[in-house]
Amino acid sequence: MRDAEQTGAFELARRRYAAIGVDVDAAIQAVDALPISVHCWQGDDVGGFEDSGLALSGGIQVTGNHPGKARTPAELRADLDTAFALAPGEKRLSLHAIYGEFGGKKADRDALEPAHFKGWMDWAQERKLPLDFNATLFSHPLAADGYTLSHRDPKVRSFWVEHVRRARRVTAAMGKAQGKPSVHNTWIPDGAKDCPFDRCGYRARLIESLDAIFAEKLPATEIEDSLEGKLFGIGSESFVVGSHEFYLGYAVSRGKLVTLDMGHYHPTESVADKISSVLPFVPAVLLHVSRGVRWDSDHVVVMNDDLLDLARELVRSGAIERTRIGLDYFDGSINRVGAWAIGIRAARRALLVAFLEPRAAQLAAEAAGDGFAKLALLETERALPWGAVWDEYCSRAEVPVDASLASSVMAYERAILAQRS
Ligand code: RNT
Ligand code: ZN
Repeated sequence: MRDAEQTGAFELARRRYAAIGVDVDAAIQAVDALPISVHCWQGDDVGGFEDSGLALSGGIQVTGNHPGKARTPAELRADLDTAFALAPGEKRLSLHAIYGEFGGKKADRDALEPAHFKGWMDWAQERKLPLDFNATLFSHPLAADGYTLSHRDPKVRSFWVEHVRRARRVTAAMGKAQGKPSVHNTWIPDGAKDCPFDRCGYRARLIESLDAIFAEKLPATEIEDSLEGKLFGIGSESFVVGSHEFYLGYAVSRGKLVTLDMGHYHPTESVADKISSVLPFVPAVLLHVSRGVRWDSDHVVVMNDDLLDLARELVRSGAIERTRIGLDYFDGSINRVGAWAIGIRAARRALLVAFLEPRAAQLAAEAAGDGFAKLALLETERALPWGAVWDEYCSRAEVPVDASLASSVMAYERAILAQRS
């Protein structure tokens, strides 16, 4: 429910934006239609349902033990429903292979079947929620020495090749059921703590494995394949086989998508700047919206300058159609549903701010070579009342405004999450 104050603030904002040539209602509509693919793994610290008892591995790490972690598919789905109801806009859900429902039976990664995801697919269909998918090449005995698709041992390599082949078939089954492509992302942990002598060998084997995987042609109407590089991980500080350059070259030469994870580059590198450099050469990019802090690439997304730069670049470039927006972070130290809500909302808010830019005025200033006018407009933008537009958008979408988010999250914590421990 809007009170008079909120309505008044929005009307004022509408006029302020109109004065610089921006239509706030058009911005709300545009941002609302953009799908954000929410990652399932924030809800249970990247645990999954394999029941293997194995800890998370692969050089990624979740810290924190806030009570209320989802322990079953039903709990994870209830938490997702709650998180989705706390953020406006179109959503998708990104699943990992370890989130299958294996019915107490042992199905190793090389025995993955679409049937293991029937529960998710039925649930998603009821909600008209498109699914995306990820093969899981970590938290497994055959990944324990730090190598999977680039492993020296052909038996280990073929195990993982088979896993990704099957993961792609699961993805295509999802795409078929939802009538639009599901995005399959491949990220592997392969790398070394200390300097390898033969970097080429590892990369040659990775190319061979990837080519073997993609030899199976699946319909473009059902699946889009993306590859995610990285700079370093815990235990792969000196060498990552699947680096950004490696996958960029692979994707360009094979017509695949590239995943740009905001936590996977040198801290002063701008992921925003990569969009227009990469997009001319690949069919589309998948974004992993994340936040790097020191060694961790996966803190809860908040609306910082990196995120704003990225959102603005997406809107400015007019390339949003060829961008798949996904989230990727995991924090077990705070309310996990709240962490989802904050990250989804931050991504959406940054995009709203981007749609509220005075595009025509900025393009004119740049065309006229007026750098001062451009900078002055940018500074003006920062102080414009986008918060009032955001509140109005949340109210239209029937989700909490910022001021009531915390009480909604805490009500769920008291009623549901606190009962789990
Ligand atoms: C790891 C990658 C990868 C994972 C998820 C769980 O550094 O970012 O995307 O976070 O697949
Ligand atoms: Zn990622």
